[in-house]
Amino acid sequence: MVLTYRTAGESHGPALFAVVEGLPAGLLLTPDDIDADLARRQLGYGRGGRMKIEKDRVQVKSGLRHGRTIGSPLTMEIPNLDWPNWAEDRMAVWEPKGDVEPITLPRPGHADLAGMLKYDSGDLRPILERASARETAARVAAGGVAKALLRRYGTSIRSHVIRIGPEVVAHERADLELSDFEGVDDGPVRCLDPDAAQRMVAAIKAHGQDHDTLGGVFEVRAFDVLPGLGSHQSGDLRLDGRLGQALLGIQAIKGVEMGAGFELGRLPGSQAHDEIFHSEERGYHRRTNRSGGLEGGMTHGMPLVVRAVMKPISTLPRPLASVDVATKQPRKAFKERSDICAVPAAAVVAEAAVAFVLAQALVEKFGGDSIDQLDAAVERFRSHMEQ
Ligand code: EPS
Repeated sequence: MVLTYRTAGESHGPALFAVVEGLPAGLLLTPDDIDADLARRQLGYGRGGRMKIEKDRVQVKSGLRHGRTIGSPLTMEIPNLDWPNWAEDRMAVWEPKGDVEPITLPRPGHADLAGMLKYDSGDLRPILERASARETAARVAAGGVAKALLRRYGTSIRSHVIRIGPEVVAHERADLELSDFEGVDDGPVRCLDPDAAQRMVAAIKAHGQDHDTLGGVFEVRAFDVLPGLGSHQSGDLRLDGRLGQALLGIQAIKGVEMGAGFELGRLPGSQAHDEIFHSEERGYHRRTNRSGGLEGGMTHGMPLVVRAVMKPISTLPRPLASVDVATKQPRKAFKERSDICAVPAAAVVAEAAVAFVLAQALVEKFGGDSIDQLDAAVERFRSHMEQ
């Protein structure tokens, strides 16, 4: 069975949903496996008024019995607490009571214009509701389940913010370990460099006062990843490509790097690769990790390291030039309540994306309909690798 998920739900509709299919039966889950990440996703300096309304918590509607998966599709619902404010008119599911004015001023950078043209909509609302990054709450729920599965085999996933707008960490550390991430969620922007964090907060504040928005760069690391996930046999099986798709599929993500990434274009071959060593105690090992844990599209046991860039949020409080699609006359773009910066939240979403790709590759490699069958296959592989 292939492990997959699908989300549903509109930003100001009744709820968001994630349906995860292909989970082995017998996996133990707790509400906190999902809710802890949902809460982390809501944090970060620079978020707007909506986060004061929402208190994201999952309600499981199928696929679990007594806290264990039963092999059927797992359906998770996250209610939108803002829904009652939209239910009567703008996002009424059925015919609204009164007239609802269409929104006709597309925001540059948003899905608005391309979506309106593609879906023959004279109104932005149905496009923006699904394009909204509110949907990432459902992805984080699916990622929480994937993380619980990976944790069983020792894998942990962490993230941190490297840049927000003009402000960047003083030194990028290639050798960050799991313990270095302790407390990262306690900071205002999930940055490991406290001085840079202060500068980032100041930049968000200044840009907010100037009615502007900011993007940034974050990194996700997965520690103690099983080797041999993904495959060099075909392009679509390479894990680099699958991670790229998952990360670029997150709203506002415009670039992804694996390991040393774009820096590799500057280095000669002698400095770009990770030399191979072997010892009795450590087996095969490397002293560097420029590959970011991937060679030939396969994990090789070093930490997985991916970075991504998020563009600034396209709902600008001081809107950019646009065109009224009803009249074709120049107008300023539509504006509504939004965030100034959501990079710290995007890093949590990216953890979920990475977790799901790794969990999918794990299930693909080791198979099994129950968690005991999966455990046994992983154990056999581990003993085989030790020989
Ligand atoms: C978003 C606009 C804002 C954000 C939203 C994403 O929502 P609203 O228009 O209701 O103020 O808060 O993000 C979330 C609600 C969330 O949970 O992340 C957008 O247009 O993408």
